Amino acid sequence: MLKPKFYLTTPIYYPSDNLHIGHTYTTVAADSIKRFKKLQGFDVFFTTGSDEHGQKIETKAKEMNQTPKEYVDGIVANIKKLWKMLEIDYDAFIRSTDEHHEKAVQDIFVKLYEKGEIYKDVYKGYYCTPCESFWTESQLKEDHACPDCGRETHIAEEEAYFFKLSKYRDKLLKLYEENPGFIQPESRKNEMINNFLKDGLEDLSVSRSTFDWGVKVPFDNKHVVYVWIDALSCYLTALGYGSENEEKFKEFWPADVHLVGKEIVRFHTIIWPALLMALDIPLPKKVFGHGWILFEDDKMSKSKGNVIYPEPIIELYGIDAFKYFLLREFTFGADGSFSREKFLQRLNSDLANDLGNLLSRTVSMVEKYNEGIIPSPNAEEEFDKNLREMAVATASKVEDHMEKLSFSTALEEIWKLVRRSNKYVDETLPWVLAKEGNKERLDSVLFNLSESLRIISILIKPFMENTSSEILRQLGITHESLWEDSKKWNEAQVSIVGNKVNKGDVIFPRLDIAKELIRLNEANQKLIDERAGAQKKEEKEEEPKKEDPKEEIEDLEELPEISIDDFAKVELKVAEIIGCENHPKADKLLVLTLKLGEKTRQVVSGIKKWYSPEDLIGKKVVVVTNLKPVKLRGVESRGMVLAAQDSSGNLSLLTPLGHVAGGASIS
Ligand code: ME8
Repeated sequence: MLKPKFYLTTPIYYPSDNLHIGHTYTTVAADSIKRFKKLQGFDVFFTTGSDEHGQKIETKAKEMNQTPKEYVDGIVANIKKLWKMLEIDYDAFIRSTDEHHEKAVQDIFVKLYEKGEIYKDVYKGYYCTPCESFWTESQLKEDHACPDCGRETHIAEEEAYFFKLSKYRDKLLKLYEENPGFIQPESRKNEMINNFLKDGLEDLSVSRSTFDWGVKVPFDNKHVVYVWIDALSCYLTALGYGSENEEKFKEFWPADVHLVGKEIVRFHTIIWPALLMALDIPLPKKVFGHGWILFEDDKMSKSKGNVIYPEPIIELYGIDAFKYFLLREFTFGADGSFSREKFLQRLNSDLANDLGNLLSRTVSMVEKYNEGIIPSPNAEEEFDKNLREMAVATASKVEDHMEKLSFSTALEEIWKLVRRSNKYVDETLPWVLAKEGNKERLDSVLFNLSESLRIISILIKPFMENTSSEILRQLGITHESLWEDSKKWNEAQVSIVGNKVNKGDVIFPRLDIAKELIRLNEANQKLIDERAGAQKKEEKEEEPKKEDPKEEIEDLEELPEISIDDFAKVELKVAEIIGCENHPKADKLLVLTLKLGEKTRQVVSGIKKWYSPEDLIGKKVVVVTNLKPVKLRGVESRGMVLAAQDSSGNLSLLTPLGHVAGGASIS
């Protein structure tokens, strides 16, 4: 039977610099859609690539004393290395410098010119050099700033070719109206209508004569084709459009979805469909404009020194943890704030505690109580029914969320099942059943846990392929699983009864967050230095610059809502400070001895800038007592004292208002 086709794309990234976690986000999302659709039985084609022309690249190459092609070759090699490292399953990597692409762009330009869709004129307007865009006065922000990047524009005049974009205004409005799913999320559609279409559209200048690095207009060599026409056409040429072999184009066009960041929705939902209409090429079905990953609420940029590269995270914690975090933590349509602390917390809670724990305890119990063989279940009881019903219903919920590209809720749905399965262990107490010799019931429990894990392993496959395979391996499953198999429970074709389990290493070891923050910061900094070259390295040698991990621990922003049960996991107590000394090796730290009832404990705290030991002895403070012990510069710390931080970063310790003895609980 012929498989249904699915074509998806990421933006064709600018190789003006190495890619960071933001670019990775779009690509990881696209990769998971590809894997999901493939698992569902679609024939999928996934395009990514690099947008290599334009003034920005030309200037950058000059700075580096290289030709533009030499410069982009280096960056493109790094991009490809990154996608390989992340096991991104793309089908085409289109470079806008590929010969067949350049030729197709020229053909497109000629075709539009011959059809009268492009004409020559003189252009005068406000030009933003970094964005390579002309703007009308009404589109500019205050002080004539560029509406896209906020930087200053200047008046420029040039002879140029124009595309008759204005005549497509009504057609575009009609397109949006008749295809409500064309621009997603909905809010971006309103933005396009209100900001760009409502007051009419102007014709678009589609050639440049102020620089050289681009596709030459074939009948007028002084001009190069506007970089956006060049870049957008990559979605067609990646499928062989305009080449001798257009087979893939015929099979896969129109695109089912273009994934793009919110700042380039305009190019994809106004210029791109108008251009395709002019060329009589069918329109893509959907453009999804996702939000930005910010670093502490700020856009990442090299000049601000807040760029997060993915490579160190992947090297230290693996592909699956990184992909899971990107897709689970951020709501795809909205902006989100990245922090390493959030990443490590999710790794510990969702991956080590929830999923890793479920796998290791299940396989261990099958080994211990049934000689490593998955038993067959007996009569179903209430808890079993509850687990089974939830397990077989999860796949269709995930499908609904994936249809809306809502990765985070899809994963949350799967994790509800993971947590439900862990709860099932607490409800059924297999070790008690073993002690009582209740083999019949124990067999059911072991089977149900293994079966639930089989289903989970299929559900996570689009997002975490390696973890999925490892779970299947540990459950002794050798046949290939299909998506539909996640809707079946104890059916003959997917039976795991009698399988021999293979216990493996812990899939996600629990991490010491404070320690890992230091490792991660160092690894990111090392890469930044390597990429910045020798000059930066010298600076680093003068004064090693590390972020204080504690500062990042306390700088949590936009945390998810938690339930009262989550809050109850944190044990807070009042403690009396009965001893306090300077840390022997660190300038910022104090070592406190705290009295909690009859017991004492040692806590290291970064408050030395604000308190000296004599200020503190005899004071009552609030302490988190069930934090995993850590060593801070060689001194053990068992807990954390709480402090408030003002807008200048000054800390003030929290203390109870009334007389409360050390050791009193806080709730
Ligand atoms: O715009 N958060 O290329 P580009 C989330 N060449 N996503 C981010 C991000 C962040 N902080 N930073 C970048 C171009 N992205 C053009 C595209 S397409 C025909 C031409 C992602 O290298 C996001 O998908 O500037 C954004 O749209 C894209 O990278 C911009 O990549």
